[in-house]
Amino acid sequence: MRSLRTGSALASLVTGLALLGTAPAAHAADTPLRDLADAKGKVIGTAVTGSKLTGTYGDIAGGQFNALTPGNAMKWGSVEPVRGTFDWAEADRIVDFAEAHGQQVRGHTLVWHSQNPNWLTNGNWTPAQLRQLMTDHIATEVGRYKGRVATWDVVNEPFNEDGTYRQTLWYNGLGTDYIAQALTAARAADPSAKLYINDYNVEGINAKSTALYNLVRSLKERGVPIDGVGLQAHLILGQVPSTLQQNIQRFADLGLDVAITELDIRMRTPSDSARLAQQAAEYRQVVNACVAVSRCHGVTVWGFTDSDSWIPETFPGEGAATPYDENYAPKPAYYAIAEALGGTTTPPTGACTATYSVVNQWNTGFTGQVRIACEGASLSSWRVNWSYGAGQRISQAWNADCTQSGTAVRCAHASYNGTVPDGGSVTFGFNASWSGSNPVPTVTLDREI
Ligand code: 9MR
Repeated sequence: MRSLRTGSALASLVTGLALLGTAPAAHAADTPLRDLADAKGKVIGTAVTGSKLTGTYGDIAGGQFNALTPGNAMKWGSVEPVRGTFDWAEADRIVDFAEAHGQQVRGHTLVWHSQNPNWLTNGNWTPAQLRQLMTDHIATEVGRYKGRVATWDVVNEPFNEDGTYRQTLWYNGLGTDYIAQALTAARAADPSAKLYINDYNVEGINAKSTALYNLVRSLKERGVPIDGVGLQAHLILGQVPSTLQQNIQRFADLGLDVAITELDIRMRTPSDSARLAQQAAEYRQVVNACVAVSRCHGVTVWGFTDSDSWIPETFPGEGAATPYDENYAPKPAYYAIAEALGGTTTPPTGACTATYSVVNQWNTGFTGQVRIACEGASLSSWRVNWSYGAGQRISQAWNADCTQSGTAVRCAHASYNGTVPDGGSVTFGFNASWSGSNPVPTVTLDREI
């Protein structure tokens, strides 16, 4: 017993440093995005990283979204790094998680020029071999998840910006017909899955989206199985195409479904309240455009938190592109999505949030802190409440006046830190005891703006 305790305390010591719990001020009870989307018959999805699907990340991924897309786990380089040696662990984990949470899965992606295994990229294949490799890959992967993956991005990013075909392993080896061959193989492997072609910079009407339009029109005319078009929507603040809805509509008018598959809206970092407010307006605009067209299946964001976004690494100096900040606090964009999906509890301007974290933990005690931060709003006084579910007891607090009665903790501002300006933050700390486990509580923030 004793040694078990010690073991779990040590494990908590390691993980405790990363524990975070966040609540937006006075919005803890808002309707989850997935319920709003369900009511509209739309998908609100997110790309996810399988290994992160626990704790707060898992709670948000499972609680707010009705669809998941593996960000990387289903790409060829992930599932077959060595020829004939498969690794489905992360993909399986995401599909299992989605099923446990009543979510659809968007499979991403089968035939692409990027993130392929070296053995494939560096091989010297005849066209017949290449075609066989491609169709076998599709049969294996789509077959494995038959009936469990609702939609596949069968072909990803086939076009250049000017609307010519991208010179890829597939195009160079098989010509334009690789696209029809891939779609046909996917249909054979799972006749009930929806099959898409997916690309970026095709959100507005332009040379690239028109090339995509002409392609899918001709595929349909030829009877090639194609169900939809994915508009990735990796957008830049201030550059949402004005023709977005019109473009969605022209694909819909071909008898195809359309999905916004990888939405993010990046800005120069650090963000500020004006840019976050503009971003919210642009998220709203994108979701509105999809809601307005009945054949628009839904919107998937490419990562729901700024802590799990591809942007900062790929575009140094840019980021803040997703609806939740790095501490999992919903940003104005989150509320804009909720509102575009019919929600009514969006704050008119930004928000203040309280973020609880365990900063240090030892076998009997821990030091915690709560950070109150405002973006697009401010506070003149504050109080943070939470309930300790596992017997934790506060012994001492600083920079706030904390009282604990039973499980209920209330911490009010000190005489000198009741004001939190727009763009500013205040932090208070405390020592407390724990035993057995030390879960992060849900905190609520009461405010007067
Ligand atoms: O989010 C993915 C990132 O983790 C990878 O490093 C990157 C490699 O290209 O791919 C990212 O996802 C891409 C997606 O699969 C296709 N459209 C563009 C996305 C961003 O690069």
